[in-house]
Amino acid sequence: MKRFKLRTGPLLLAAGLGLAASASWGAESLQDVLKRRNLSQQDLLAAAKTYVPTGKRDEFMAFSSGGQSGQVIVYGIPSMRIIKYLAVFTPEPWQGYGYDEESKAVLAGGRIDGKDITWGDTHHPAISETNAQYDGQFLFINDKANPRLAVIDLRDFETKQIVANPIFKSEHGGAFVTPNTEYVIQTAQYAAPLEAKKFYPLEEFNEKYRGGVTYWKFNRQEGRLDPSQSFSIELPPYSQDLSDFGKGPSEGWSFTNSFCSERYVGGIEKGRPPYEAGCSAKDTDYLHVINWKKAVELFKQGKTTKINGHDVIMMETAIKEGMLFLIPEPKSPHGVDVTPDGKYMIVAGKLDTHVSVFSFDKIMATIKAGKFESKDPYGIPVLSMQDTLYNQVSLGLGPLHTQFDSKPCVAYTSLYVDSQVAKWNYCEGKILDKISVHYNIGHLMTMEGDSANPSGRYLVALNKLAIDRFNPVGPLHPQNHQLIDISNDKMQLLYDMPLPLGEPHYAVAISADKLKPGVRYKVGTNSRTDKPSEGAVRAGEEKTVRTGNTVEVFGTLIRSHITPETIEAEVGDEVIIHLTNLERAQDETHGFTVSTYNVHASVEPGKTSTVKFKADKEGAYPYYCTEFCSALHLEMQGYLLVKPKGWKPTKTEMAKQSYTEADYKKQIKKIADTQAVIDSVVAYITSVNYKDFPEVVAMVEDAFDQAGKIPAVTAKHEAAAAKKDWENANLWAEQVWQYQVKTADLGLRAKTYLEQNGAQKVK
Ligand code: CUK
Ligand code: CUA
Repeated sequence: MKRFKLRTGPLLLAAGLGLAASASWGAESLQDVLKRRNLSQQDLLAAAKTYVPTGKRDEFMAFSSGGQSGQVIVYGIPSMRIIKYLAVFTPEPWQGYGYDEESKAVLAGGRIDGKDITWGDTHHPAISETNAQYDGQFLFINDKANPRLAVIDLRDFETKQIVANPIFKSEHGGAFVTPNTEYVIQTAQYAAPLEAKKFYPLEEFNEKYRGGVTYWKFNRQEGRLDPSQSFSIELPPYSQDLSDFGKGPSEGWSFTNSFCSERYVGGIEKGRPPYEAGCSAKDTDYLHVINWKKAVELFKQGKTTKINGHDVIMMETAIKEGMLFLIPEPKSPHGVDVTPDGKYMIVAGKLDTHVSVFSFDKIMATIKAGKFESKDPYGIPVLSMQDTLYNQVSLGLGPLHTQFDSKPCVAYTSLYVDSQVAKWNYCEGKILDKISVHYNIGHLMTMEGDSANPSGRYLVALNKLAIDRFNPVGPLHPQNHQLIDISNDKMQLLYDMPLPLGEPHYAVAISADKLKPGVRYKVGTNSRTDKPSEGAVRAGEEKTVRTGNTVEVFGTLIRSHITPETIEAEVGDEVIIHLTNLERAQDETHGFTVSTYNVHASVEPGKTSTVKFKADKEGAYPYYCTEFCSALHLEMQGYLLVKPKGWKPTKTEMAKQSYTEADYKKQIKKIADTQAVIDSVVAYITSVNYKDFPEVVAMVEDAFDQAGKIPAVTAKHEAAAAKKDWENANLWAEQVWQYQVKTADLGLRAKTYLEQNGAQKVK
């Protein structure tokens, strides 16, 4: 059969299906399939641009907020394949998040007023940057509902830290990072009194309610935010919204827009006009322009007031020190996005068709000249729009967010009301192209679009409504992320991806080769602290320690057994189980749970996880491995025996099976046959250049690990056989065979890999 060669490029496709007709995959030709599935050439082109064949990888990795799920969604671009959900603010059982002690400690960092909060409204992920380029080390994401911020380490894609904002009641303008990730910004959304648990009536809104901005210090070495070096600036109750940091010429400044600078307080139930009317009555709101480097100096000089134990630069100080300014911006704006060169701040109007491009040079010149058009009611100097605006472009209805192309001056803005993406040139102020999306787009994202060097190529439209795009699943629809090719003058819609996990707001995408996640932990690691776990033990060191009413188990996991296989406790005891996964093999995760005690751990190679509970009911509770890790996975089991207090055994021997010498001989034969298979596989592997394949080298190492356990167990069955103890002889012989099976399994996997990847014979 002649194989169809897929020569890409529009030329071939434009030439029609003549060539395709002669080429076929198996029984059907390409043309047959197009006809049968009613696909156009345009569809075929889109498919070819997104299809990632099995075994191949995506060029970009996207990190999307998971909206109300409190998680992060990781997917590949251009395939749009979902690769992982990262547990952040919400318990997530697969990863043991919220069900093991290590992750509970992370979630506890997000407690507010001493209470657990088990969900989050995630909006804006941000990748850490070095010199305004994505560096692929860390990811930050905010929780709007309960003002918090989380740190995810991209070495293992695990959440390491959650911090709660000490002075806000809600938060929206985060997470965004400085060009070298010294700080992560968070701005308040709905104003409230800054003091914790302090009541003031809404009649005192203008005097007692406040917004603000928090700059969280990030310690890159530790990979953690440092609350002691973090501070805030008090701001008027203007509903601060999105934010961005300056870069290049504007480095050292941050920009935050706002809505409801009318400071309107609703009360529709009392006959007052509603918020939506009162909050959009004026023609303009305020863009906040803040010199954050100066703010850092003031913080270091101690020019702060402690509120809830947190350092706050009061508005009065910020004004006096000349580091806080306002610029009127068109009515109820949404995104504020700094251009890759750091020269312009683009503000979308939301209730205005315009997008306003402010010039950083002009802003600085106006500040320098002390040319203020007025002061706001709190005394903050206001720069005029006229003095600071570079240009204004009418793009369409409901402009929200802006992202950037690799080509200079080219930007993409989402049009919520029009359900379109506008491609435009912000230097020249002209529209270049528009494309319809489905439907009501919120954020959009280009590849590395927040960095100083966007990669262009693809754009994802994060649509709020899916309506008719997918097979119906009831009144609650999935979200629709649409992939758009932006490498040509005209945008081309390529793919619709339903996202069925909350309403993502923003997403960021990084070139996949910048991510270098590990495949295993150093044995005995607490993955949430990145430090050695106190519960870790090595093979052969497993033990159970009773102290008072606490039973503490130091156990291990390896295919296909849990050590120990019984845990004994008295009713009322506190049971603590530490488990170390001794595997070195890639993807050999074991899970662990104990029936009805609501605990679960995902123990990846090298990790130590701890579960803890009160054994408050008598009985026998099976525990087992929850990941199908090996052929004998189901046998990876044990019992927690919770005995009544003072219980004494009456029966002292385990029931016996009757094994015979004949059974043992059969076992010996089985072992010999399996060994022959192993030997033939080993002969093949060593006959080719397997050392040129790192994946195979790892499998071979793992196979040797398994095979290495055989001699000691062989000695056991032989010793039992010598004593004619046929039960032990048979069972230990069976165990030898188990190790053989695992060895053979790995060997066969390695052999298949070598055959499929063109291994060469060596002399
Ligand atoms: S927000 Cu949701 S569409 Cu929180 Cu960035 Cu604009
Ligand atoms: Cu370990 Cu299943």
